[in-house]
Amino acid sequence: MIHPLLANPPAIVNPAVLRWIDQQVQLTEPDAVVWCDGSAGERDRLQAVAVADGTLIPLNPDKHPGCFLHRSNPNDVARVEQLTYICTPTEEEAGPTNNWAEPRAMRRRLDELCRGAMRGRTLYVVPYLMGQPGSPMAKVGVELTDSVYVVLNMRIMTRMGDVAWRHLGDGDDFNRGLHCLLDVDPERRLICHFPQDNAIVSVGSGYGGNVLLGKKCLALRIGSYLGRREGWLAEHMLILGVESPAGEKTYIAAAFPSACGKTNFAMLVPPARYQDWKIWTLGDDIAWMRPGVDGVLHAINPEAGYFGVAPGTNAKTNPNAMRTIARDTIFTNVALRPDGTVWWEGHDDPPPAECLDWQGRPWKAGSTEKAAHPNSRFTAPMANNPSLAPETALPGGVPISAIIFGGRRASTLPLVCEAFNWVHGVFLGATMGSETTAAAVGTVGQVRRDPMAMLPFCGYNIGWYFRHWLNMRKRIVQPPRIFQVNWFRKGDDGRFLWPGFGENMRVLKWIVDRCHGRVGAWETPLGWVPRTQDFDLGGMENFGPPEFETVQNINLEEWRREVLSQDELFMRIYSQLPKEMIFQRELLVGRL
Ligand code: OXD
Ligand code: MN
Repeated sequence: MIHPLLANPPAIVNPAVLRWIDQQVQLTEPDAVVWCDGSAGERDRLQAVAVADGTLIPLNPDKHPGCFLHRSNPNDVARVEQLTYICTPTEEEAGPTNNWAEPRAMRRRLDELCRGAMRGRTLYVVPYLMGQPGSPMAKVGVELTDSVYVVLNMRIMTRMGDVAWRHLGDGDDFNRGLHCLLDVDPERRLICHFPQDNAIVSVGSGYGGNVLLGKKCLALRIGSYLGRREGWLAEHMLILGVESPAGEKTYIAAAFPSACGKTNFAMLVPPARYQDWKIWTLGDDIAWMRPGVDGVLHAINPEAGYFGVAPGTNAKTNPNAMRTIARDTIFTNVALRPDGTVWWEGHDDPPPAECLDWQGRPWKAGSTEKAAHPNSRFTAPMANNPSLAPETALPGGVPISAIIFGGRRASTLPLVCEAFNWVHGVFLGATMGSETTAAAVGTVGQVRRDPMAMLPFCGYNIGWYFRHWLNMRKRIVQPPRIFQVNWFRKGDDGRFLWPGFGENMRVLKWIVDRCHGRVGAWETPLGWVPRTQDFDLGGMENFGPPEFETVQNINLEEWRREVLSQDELFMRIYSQLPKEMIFQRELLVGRL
């Protein structure tokens, strides 16, 4: 018999969904069930609930209309890769870069944790769509959660509500997501993916990347698994459009690890010299890419909002983000000033004399501790972004001319280089290294291999993932060119060699011109790189040809170490590594 709390479901909910929800309600035993419809009235009601129970603190309505602050449990401020599992029948399917668990055993463990977990609580049914309504690439998810914070974030990050039920129709092809806060104890925290069942169970955390199940869990981990099965790519990539003064638009997808400036790059404002150029944002974190009937790779952004890193965001580094978060935004773990406004390290305003830090403790300017957590975040609707590309709404996505792989590397990697061809480009992506950041729990600043910026997000064997990338070439008639960039190279004095931010427009210009066959390059062991005359340095302060040569320099000693360090990952996945990767490595060694 169906649970009494589900006696009156909305008419639009189909029986397959209802059966699954019934099982979860029987398991978790909530006191109430709320069917979310995504309406503005519902948002207002839920915000009031969240304010009443202390989940949200309303901000100054004049300075931050429609905005709130959330403080998470201090033990729960980032993704937990060590507690994230891929549960597949064989360990080989998950591969050596994922934590693996046998699905039935993990189900039993999760059932134990979830049994009665929502007693005294409300279960929210959150139907959501990843992708544009009507898009052949869109996917439906249903997240059941006992966190009102999750519901309000999902409302911003996805297309939530009846639009998802309509897309699903009578079918049962939807992602089954269950999230229980439990007591937010790291000992009882698990983020588990069941790709074969298109299911996710997340318990014991309230942090975005662990619990907004449409994002990392569905759009990347389960998405990458589905992409391999269905012939497309789910990638940790921003999507932007470059519009030239002549009105030519070139679309680019770019992979960077977490907290390496994807949001800033996606919202780039060109410097004065490029005032007739325009950068349009399509997405800042995730791209789903599929060859269109025209044989070109097309990309959509499956999300509807930005879950961006707050520290370092200001009117200089990202004016569009500052405008985007001016209203209707949920801030998590930033500092609160006495006038009800928010602050973080790297804000436009100087440090406040006094405020409350991210844990709500009194904080004074000059304190050695940070006022905002380094991984503090804003959740903001993409509709607020002044540079939002109108094409974001296109169900078929945009044609991609270039793919960029970027890491955070203090040395070794030049500012920009272009792959010789698709296979070499896949090798550049596969050997990407980057310094770790605060977006995940663990040591910050260590170089680790992060293939295609997907190390924490590839939902299956990474060797098979490289094979899938190589195979995709056969399905694309006009493949995008592939580039590698590094904004973060430092000089001997420890200072960044390249100014970055808006000046990255110059790198984009070279990339766009390469895509259209308009500019030259020079062949190096690493790939094609711009000669000084190919790269626009005009109007730059303190940055001329010598500085350009330094930031592009290929140091053979550093590269000897780099090639050895690349080997560590290849050795780990050797049995499943496509031969092409080994050949590419040999070719690189030969060229060096
Ligand atoms: C993110 C991340 O939140 O990559 O986008 O951690
Ligand atoms: Mn990300």
